[in-house]
Amino acid sequence: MTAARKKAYSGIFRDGGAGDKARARYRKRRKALMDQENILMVLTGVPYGPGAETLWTYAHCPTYQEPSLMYLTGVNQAKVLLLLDPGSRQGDEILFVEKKNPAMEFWDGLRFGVGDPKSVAEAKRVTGIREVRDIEDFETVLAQRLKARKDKKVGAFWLEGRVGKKTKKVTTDHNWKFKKSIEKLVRKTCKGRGEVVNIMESHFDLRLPLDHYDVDNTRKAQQITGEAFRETLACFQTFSNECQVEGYIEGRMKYRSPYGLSFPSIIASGKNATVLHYMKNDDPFSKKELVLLDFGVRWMTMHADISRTVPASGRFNPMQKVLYEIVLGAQLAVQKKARAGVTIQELNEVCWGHVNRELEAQFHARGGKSKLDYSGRPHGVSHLIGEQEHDGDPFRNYASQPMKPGWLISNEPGLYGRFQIQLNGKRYDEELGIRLEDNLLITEKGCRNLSSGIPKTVAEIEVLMQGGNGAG
Ligand SMILES: [Mn+2]
Repeated sequence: MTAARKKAYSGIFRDGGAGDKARARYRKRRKALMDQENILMVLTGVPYGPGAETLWTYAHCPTYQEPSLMYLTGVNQAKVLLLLDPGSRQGDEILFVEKKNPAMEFWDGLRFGVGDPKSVAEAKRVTGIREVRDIEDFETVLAQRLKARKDKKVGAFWLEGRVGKKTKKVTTDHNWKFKKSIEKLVRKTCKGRGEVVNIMESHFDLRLPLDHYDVDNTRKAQQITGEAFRETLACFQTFSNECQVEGYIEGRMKYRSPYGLSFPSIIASGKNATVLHYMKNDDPFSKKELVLLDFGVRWMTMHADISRTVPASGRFNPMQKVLYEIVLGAQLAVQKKARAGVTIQELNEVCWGHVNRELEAQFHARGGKSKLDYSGRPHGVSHLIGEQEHDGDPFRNYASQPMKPGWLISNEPGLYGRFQIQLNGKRYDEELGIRLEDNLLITEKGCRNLSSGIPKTVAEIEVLMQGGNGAG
């Protein structure tokens, strides 16, 4: 690809690091889905770009495509539909996009569009999809394709899961709205026969085990996130407000990646860290407090999702150190247990069992008192990571499935509440939150900690905060 062409299309197409092999990679993914489902399928991209409906939420979004469509095509623009028709003589894949609109492109930049043979040729070339059509023709084409098939089934993707044993829940996002519109169309076309079925399970079966490009991209995201963290530690002593930490670390991450942050950072000092998804990030802090950072950057469409907790002064006080090492110990226990075949539920037992046991042995047994903000456990120790920072079904039904090689999961134990103890003749009393989070790639025999290069032990953190290089 020439530099000029690459520049022109880099925003609206993500090659996933595969370069000219990207179209073969995307085709392989679509083919695998067609082989698995063997029915007519339709998938939708995001209905509008970031900020189009709620302008004030337009932040950190260089990649904004619906992840299922991104995974299957790499196309990163709004109003895109994909039709898959396995085995059809008329061709098994069609990409639908809007008409080319130069007036709009003058404001918002290049888009793939029909009516411009060059743009259509480029869309076909990068995605490997042989037919690109006007999105206005979608309903007509779907009706034709449906009539040609005996089973009268249309597969669509929407997020669905169970909460408890019986209650079925869905996410009512653009996928759900699209599914509703397809149902209407199917009813009309098939005169009451016909049915729309969810392809979510097979889609996630195929999408969640990362391939080697995804793993490389994840490693790159981890590396950048680690470098930004080291730089932040080196000048942490100059910070006295959460927003300074946020501005600095996000700046260092974005300096190195054009793909945006994995999510808006959580920078929570002292008591604020007992709010799990704290995002206010504007309180001053004293040297005595711990500061919890939950942060990460994207590379291509892959994520780093990292948490670290550091002492504002550069040194943990004795109580902070005891509590910190309980959390660190739990994280290591989870890492030791994680491998293909084990479930995330089992990891939860290992994690929170460790935290509760060690809190007794290391803290309460030495006269410490704790008031936790929850009973049993504050949150799950792991979620899936992939095309989304929280990937897989949002109801986390995957937590009871045996993990597969290639799954990427978070490993994030935490401890939140009020803690009081007397150590070496000194009294400590703090409300605080400690969370440590790494990202583990599951393998047949164990796991690889892709975040192992990001400083974490008490000694590493203290050395780096006092101007050392953390190597010793
Ligand atoms: Mn996480």
